Amino acid sequence: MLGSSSTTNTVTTLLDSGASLPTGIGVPRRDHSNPGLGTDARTGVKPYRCSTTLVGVHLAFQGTLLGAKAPAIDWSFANARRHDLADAAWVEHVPGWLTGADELFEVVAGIVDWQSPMVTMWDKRVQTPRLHGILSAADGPPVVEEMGAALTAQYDQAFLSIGANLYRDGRDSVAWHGDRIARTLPEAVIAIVSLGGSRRFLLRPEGGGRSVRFDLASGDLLVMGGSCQRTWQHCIPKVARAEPRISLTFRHRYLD
Ligand SMILES: O=C(O)CCC(=O)C(=O)O
Repeated sequence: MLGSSSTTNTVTTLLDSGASLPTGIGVPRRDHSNPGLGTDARTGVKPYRCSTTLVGVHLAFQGTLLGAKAPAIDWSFANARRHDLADAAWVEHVPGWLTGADELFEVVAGIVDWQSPMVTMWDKRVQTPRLHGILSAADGPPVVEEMGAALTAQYDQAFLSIGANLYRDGRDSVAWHGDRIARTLPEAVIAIVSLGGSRRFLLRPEGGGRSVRFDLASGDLLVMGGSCQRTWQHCIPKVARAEPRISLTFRHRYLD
């Protein structure tokens, strides 16, 4: 996990994410060269470096092989902490559900066709302050399909779509909202897996009120359920500094 004492991972935005991005972000170029990185004399571990270049965005990630675990999930959900909210809404936070999350960040950053669609906000046409894409479980690494299977078994929902959000730095965010289709249903389950930099995730009662805060680190799972999309809103607020983060959002089919 980022920031763990046994690894020296850093994720840095090299180009200003404020650079104007075209709506189609294009296919990333990947560079797995390892210029000038020697074996660490203390640990005997050879560091590696990967970088993913998107048009207008360059995310570089540096880790050591100590942290380079094949991504794996905890099928037992042993760290799950349930929080019951008002109005029959609930949230479950599972810290460290996925190990090797930083490695998965690299892979997902490289395979998603990232877009920055235009949306209307306060009567203005603006680009979404984050990148968005769809991850097909069939095209992704096997652990993504495994995540869907584990979530289905645990929460008794078939998760059929996987959205991906890329927050390039602290200026990227998502405003207060309840998920569009889910908020018209009595109940819905939405699962979010965090990869890369840590971000604050806030929930507040629909219409306003005191917020509840979760600090989501790389590999954490957060699941919203019950009436949460109808009676509560959630957001990722802007912050002064943040490392790049990807969230994978697993949603079930709402209407058949
Ligand atoms: O990135 C996150 O954790 C939240 C994503 C979200 O709210 C959404 O995709 O609707």
